[in-house]
Amino acid sequence: MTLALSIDRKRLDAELQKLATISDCPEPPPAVTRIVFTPTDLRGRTYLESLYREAGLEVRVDPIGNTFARWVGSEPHLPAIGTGSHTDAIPHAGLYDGTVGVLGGLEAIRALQRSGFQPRRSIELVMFTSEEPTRFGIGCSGSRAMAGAIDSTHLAGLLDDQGETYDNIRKRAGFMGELKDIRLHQDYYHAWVELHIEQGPELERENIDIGIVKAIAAPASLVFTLQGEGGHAGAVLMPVRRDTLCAAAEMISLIEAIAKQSPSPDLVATVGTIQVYPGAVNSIPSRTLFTLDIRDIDATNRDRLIREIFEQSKSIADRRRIELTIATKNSDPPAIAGQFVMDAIADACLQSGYRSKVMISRAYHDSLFMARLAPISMIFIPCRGGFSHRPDEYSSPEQIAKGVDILARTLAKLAG
Ligand code: HGY
Ligand code: MN
Ligand code: MN
Repeated sequence: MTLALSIDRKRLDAELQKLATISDCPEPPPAVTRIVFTPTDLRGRTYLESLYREAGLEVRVDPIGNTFARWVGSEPHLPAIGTGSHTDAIPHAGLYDGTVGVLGGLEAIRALQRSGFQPRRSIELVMFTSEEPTRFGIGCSGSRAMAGAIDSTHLAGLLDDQGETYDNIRKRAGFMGELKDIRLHQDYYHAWVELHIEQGPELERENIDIGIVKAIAAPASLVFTLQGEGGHAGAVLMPVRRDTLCAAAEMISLIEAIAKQSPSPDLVATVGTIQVYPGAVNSIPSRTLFTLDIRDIDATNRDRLIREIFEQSKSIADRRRIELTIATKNSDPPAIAGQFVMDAIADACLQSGYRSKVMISRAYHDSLFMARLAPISMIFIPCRGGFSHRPDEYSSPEQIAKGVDILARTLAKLAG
């Protein structure tokens, strides 16, 4: 079945640009900041829901704001086909990360509607409540809860950087209901596919239109807390110091060295945040906290390196008479794609004549958890220089339109 599809790239680009103006970033678009459950996040959701309704989709919102916009199929009792992504954005992000999967997913549905296609299985567009770890230190809280990958009590008790709980914040944002009702049953979806910018350089470098994702890396994040002794920067001599920032610096260099020596080339380790107390020019840091984000497609290798980092950090702490605690925020397995979903994407690329390649995703996505509910894959499009999580993140309207075209054809094939 070769569908005659037309993707309205002008309208889609205008919607992406409009969403980008709903931002807390001090800089204007293309820089974007949109943190979960903030008033700005809620304004973004209102805008998106108006678009879902305009397309005639049935909209429901779950107790933490995961939003489902359903195009009911001719056999509505069948497990649906799911697509979607996130619209929360880390501070000073770009405007394409996640939004291409939500607004592009909507345009794919509209293009299928315009073509006269009628799905047998319902097609459901999902906007996950929070994919980024910015506010609560853990990514994909929405899809984790949908997949039963986080215990409701643990979710409710997650704290933001002001020490307020997830549960209080979501209720204050107007999301009510029992957290236990978020979980989707195992045959809710027949298949799941997410459209996303690659957030890496491969597709652009190899001049390829579409990436077909076969696996998503296994992410883990940990918090290192070092407790030493503070004091006057002038009065305390070097031999007696228990300086936590110097200890942290040694541990961070160690982490980099261990990651660089990893036998698996896919292992990446990042210390992205550090807090120093009391944080005064002339005061010895008595307490230092830093976060470690460490990932690999091979979770066994990742976990082995984490154990090595633990051991060597502990001996640094002992030598420096520092108390060290390491808390694991999350440690997730990788996701492996479903072959029939990948085949549907590959068929769509053949239909449209677009060059494609099978690849892994080094970034994690909500699809990592949707893989626990149904067979998944992802459709990647190139992004300039592979940049992401930066205001100069960019995919052209043409590249986005190709991704939307492939998504639409894939959805049609899976829902047909
Ligand atoms: O960090 C990630 O991989 C995702 O972009 N949140
Ligand atoms: Mn991101
Ligand atoms: Mn993303």
